[in-house]
Parts: sequence; structure tokens; C-alpha cells
Amino acid sequence: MVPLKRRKVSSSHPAGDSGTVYGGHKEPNQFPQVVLFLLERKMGASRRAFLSQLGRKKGFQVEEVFSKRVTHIISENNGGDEVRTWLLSQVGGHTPAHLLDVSWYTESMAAGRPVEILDRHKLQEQQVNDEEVVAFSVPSYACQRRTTLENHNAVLTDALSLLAENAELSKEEGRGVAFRRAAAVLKALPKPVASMTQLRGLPCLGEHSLRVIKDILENGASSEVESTKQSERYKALKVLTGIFGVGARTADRWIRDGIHNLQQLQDSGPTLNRAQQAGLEHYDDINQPVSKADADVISEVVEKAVVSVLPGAHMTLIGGFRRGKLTGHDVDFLITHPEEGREVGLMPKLVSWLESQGFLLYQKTTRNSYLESKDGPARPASNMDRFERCLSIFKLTKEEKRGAKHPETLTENGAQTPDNSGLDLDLDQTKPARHKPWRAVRVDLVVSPISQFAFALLGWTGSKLFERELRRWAGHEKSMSLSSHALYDNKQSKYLRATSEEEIFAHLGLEFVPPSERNA
Ligand code: 8GT
Ligand code: MN
Repeated sequence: MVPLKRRKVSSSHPAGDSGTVYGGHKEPNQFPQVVLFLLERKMGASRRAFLSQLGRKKGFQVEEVFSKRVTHIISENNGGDEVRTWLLSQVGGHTPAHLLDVSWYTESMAAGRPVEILDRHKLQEQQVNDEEVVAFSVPSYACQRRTTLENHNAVLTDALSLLAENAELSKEEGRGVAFRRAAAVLKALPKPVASMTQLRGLPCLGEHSLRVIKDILENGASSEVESTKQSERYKALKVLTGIFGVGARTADRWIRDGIHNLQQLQDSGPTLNRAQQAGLEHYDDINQPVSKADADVISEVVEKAVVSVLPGAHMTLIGGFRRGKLTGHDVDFLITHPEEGREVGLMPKLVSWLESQGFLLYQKTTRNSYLESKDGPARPASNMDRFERCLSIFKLTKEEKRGAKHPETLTENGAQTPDNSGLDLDLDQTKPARHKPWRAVRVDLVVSPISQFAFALLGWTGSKLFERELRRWAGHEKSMSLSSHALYDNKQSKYLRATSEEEIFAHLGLEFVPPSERNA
């Protein structure tokens, strides 16, 4: 985090520029120091075109497109703050340009030269006391920032995250990323945002995100967020993608078939694959947050399984819990062996062990398909990797929760009480909740060879946005491509090896960000 800056934001102009009167010749571009831009907003396109043409005829430079060259921004019927907000989305709010009312322009046209700027020409901006304004400054890539779990702007980031989620569920990835980036910037701020003026100069805040933020700061809520939350489509997408194994595409297809909730899904009965059946069966449990305590209990089980099937192998808790989160939607583990190659064949043994002990309600294993020669530099950066992996639904028993670990008795996990084998999903809300002595938890196991371990660890620690930004940084700023398997330097045409996350950050020319500060 770059230290706070205190900036003056009242209508300040570069010294010596204000009020200059220029000569009165009438050739084209005869006022080279004056570059005008007419804001279409509220003025309207046709009036803007007319006024622009008039200006050019009188020898003024009137720009079509806004740029940093512009010295005078002319607007009609807009307040100074509105124009500032618009500017935020153009140049991050930084411009030495004068913000002027159209009266200055028409008077200048009449005079045939830029007239002196008087107070009445200047757009009125909220006068902000120098002492009160804390303008923030953050670097533009999330991987250059330290984002802890302490979020001073949760109301704003929750709103933007909801819009991001809605965009992602609607397969509008670009919009989703834009909202995620905006939310991440706000998460990195050391204080709550109190006014739009504080956002000047912040990166990644697009026009749309700014509108949402403004709405919340001024009205306490964003109408767009509220209406999204209430929309039938959003609600249905949420419910249906809450089923493990159901993505946005499937949910969308079902919605088009008139399926909006679990009852309708059960009634109309589209064919479900094995994952979806298990997902539906354990719906309530899986949609319940997993606590760190539960994650720790599962860690102990997995650790025990790992060392039983391959002595010397070791396991690391990854994902959100490695970042210090107190709850998660699943528990993720990365497993390796210090001797390259010894990890081969580990996953099937591990899964068999867990299965034989009755710990797995569902599992699907995917084999490692990574080949450096094939998947290396040419492969587009993506968060999908090719490690051997097991997506599972873990059965966490109450005994395990209490820490009593007797593998012998746990073998009987599945048949301890009469009501622990039924459907977890309880559509009849009038019945009292059934008590079962276990809960289902989503668990992901990933196996990596030791040579790729540091990359896998970095790639699976998250957050998702942090990972995305690391890859963007690598590509755009360093001409490298980063994946969960490797880092390739396109300039040197070679792989850069690393045995720790610290080394990877060093290769990328980034300051090391510890896991607990990757919560972008
Ligand atoms: P959570 O609390 O919701 O579980 O939060 P999380 O632990 O941060 O998210 P996650 O969805 O469990 O994912 C954990 C990390 O694994 C994220 O950084 C995500 O980008 C990464 N991840 C996947 N799938 C894949 C994948 O196929 N390859 C790689 N390298 N990373 C993946 O979720
Ligand atoms: Mn996770």
C-alpha cells in the first residue's frame, strides 16, 4: 500500500494559466495553448457537433475525443462534481484542465478568442476542506497490493461483487472482471470511502462501478444491485449453480426450460450426471460455509491418509484458508513428495484410503495431463491447470469434529444412525431440521510434482482475482507467462525455475506478498 496522500481537490489550476487573454487573429488553430473538449453529456450530440464546428471555424482546436492534451472542458447543465465523476472514468480524475460552463465557450466564440476565465465561468465543485479529504493511492495490479481480510468498504465491495457474480453467471466475463477489479481496489483502501472525491486517481474504477459507488454513497443503496438481487433470473441462477456440478451454462439451459428452483428441478427431472446427483443430495450442507475448525479436522484426516499411503509425502492447506479466511466454500489441499516422481500413483491410493474409511460421499479424479513441451509458453494463461486432482464431497462426522479419531469405528461411518443416509436436501421447510451426526464438505485434492510445487502453491492459494492479476502482470509487464505449473520468460525463451513462492515473485519483479495479504 502506498502511503496516504493528502491532496487538495478544490478547483485548482496550473499557476499562470488562468485568465490568460489570447490574441485575436482568425486562422485555424491559432490558439495552440488552448485545446477544447465539449462534453456531450446533457449538451446532446447535435448541439455538441454544432458548437464544435463553430469553434473550429473560429480557429479553435476542438477535440472529438477526450485526452490528456485537453486544457478546457466545456459542459452544459452539469455540475462540477458530475464532470469530475465522469473524468474519473477517463483519466482517473487527474487533469489540470479547466472545467467550464458553456457560457465561457459562447462568449469566446463571440469575442473570436478565448476570453478571460471568470469565476462565473467555472463549474462549481464541492469545496472540500484540505484537512478532511484523504485521497487514496493504490497501485493498479492487485498483485502489487497487500489486501488483508480487514475490509473497510464491505458495503461497496459486496455490491460490486454481487454485480460481478451476476455478470459471471450470465457468462459476461469481461464485465465480471471489471467489477471484481473495482471491488479489489476498494478492499485495499485503509479507510471507508466517504465521498466520490476520495476516489480520484484510483485505478480500475470504470464508469459503471463509479455509478454504483455514487448511488450507495448518496442513497445508501444501489438501485441496480437491489433490482439484480430481486430478479427472478439471478435468484434462479444462484440456487441452481449452488448445486455442485452445475455451472452457469447448465443453469441457464434449465431456466430456459422453466426450472427456477430445486422443487421444479426435481419435478421436471432433467438427466443429472453423477456429480450433480451428489450435489443435489448434499445441497444444504454444501451451501453452508465451512469453518476453519472443520477445515483443520479434515486436514488431520487427509494428512493421516497421505502419510499412510506414501510416507514422506506432505500436504499443504491451500485456497482461502491458507490466506487466513475463517470460512470457505470448500477445503483445498496440495500434496507433493520431496523426491520428484514419487508422487506418481499417489492420488488413487489416497482416494482408496479415504474411501475405505468411509470419508468420501463422492469423488472424481482427473489424471495429470501437463506436459511442458505441449502446455508451455504457447498455452494461453488460464487458471485451469492440468494437475492430477480429485474433486470430492467429504463426510465430516461429529466424532471427527470433536477430534476423536478412531479409524476402525469410522469405517462404519455410513451406518451409524438410521437418519444419516437420507437426502440432505430437505424441500419440505415445515418439517423440523433433521439432525444427522455428519455434514458434507466439498474437498479438493491436488497432487503436484515437487519441481512444480511452488507454482502450484502460488496458483492455488488465490484469491482468484489475485491469480488473474499475477498472470496479467506477468504477461503485460514482463512478457512472461505464468501458470500453476511454470513461469516462462518470452524474452529469454526459457523457463524460470523456482522452489518457493518468494522466488516466483522475484522473477516477476514483484515484492513478495504473503498469503494473508492476497485477499484481493
Ligand atoms: P473459498 O473460500 O470460496 O473456497 O475461496 P478460495 O479457496 O479462494 O476459492 P476456490 O474456488 O476454492 O479456489 C482456490 C484457488 O484455486 C483459487 O485461487 C482458484 O483460482 C484456484 N483454482 C481453482 N481451480 C483451479 C484450477 O483448475 N487450476 C488452478 N491453478 N487453480 C485453480 O479453483
Ligand atoms: Mn477454496
